[in-house]
Amino acid sequence: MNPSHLKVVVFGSFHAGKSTFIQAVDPTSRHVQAEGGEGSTTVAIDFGRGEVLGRQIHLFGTPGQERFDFVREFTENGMDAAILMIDCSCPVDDFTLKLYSHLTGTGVPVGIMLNKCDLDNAHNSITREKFPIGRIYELSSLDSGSAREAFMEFLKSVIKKDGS
Ligand SMILES: Nc1nc2c(ncn2[C@@H]2O[C@H](COP(=O)(O)OP(=O)(O)O)[C@@H](O)[C@H]2O)c(=O)[nH]1
Ligand SMILES: [Mg+2]
Repeated sequence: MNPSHLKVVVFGSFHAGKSTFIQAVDPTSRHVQAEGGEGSTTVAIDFGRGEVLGRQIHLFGTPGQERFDFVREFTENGMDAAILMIDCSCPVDDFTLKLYSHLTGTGVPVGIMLNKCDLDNAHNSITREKFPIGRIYELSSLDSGSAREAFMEFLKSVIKKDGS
């Protein structure tokens, strides 16, 4: 694990609430444009910071993840933990299941964030059953308190497991 900071990448389908989550965790987070590594292709990246148990956390999310495998490849390079953001107000889509299968195979801790729990049609219990591996958190990223709490709890589990 990186001694100076932990790299955490937020994955999830378009509209799941990745950017809102990063903004809630770090109100000073930035949305920046970056070269995508494929000629002139440009992708946007959300970048935020946090501190948990004295460790600096770098939090990345990118809209390009939904479309481009190459973006996923460079954002997940060297990551210490992954967050899978899921909109639990609608049925789980195939892309989310594909990400889940991929992420659980990487060996890094995966935090499953059931987002949009504030909505009346949120079906958290049904969604939970689809994700047997990884810690599950319920939150609403519109409520920065619940987003920060889920973030802190997940990162504490990652840091403690690492023993550092
Ligand atoms: N009701 C509700 N809406 C949310 C929540 N989180 C995000 N949204 C909304 O969902 C939409 C997509 O969010 P965004 O962060 O852009 O998703 P991204 O594509 O994954 O980055 C926006 O309109 C957000 O305001 C939530 O917890 N509850
Ligand atoms: Mg976004």
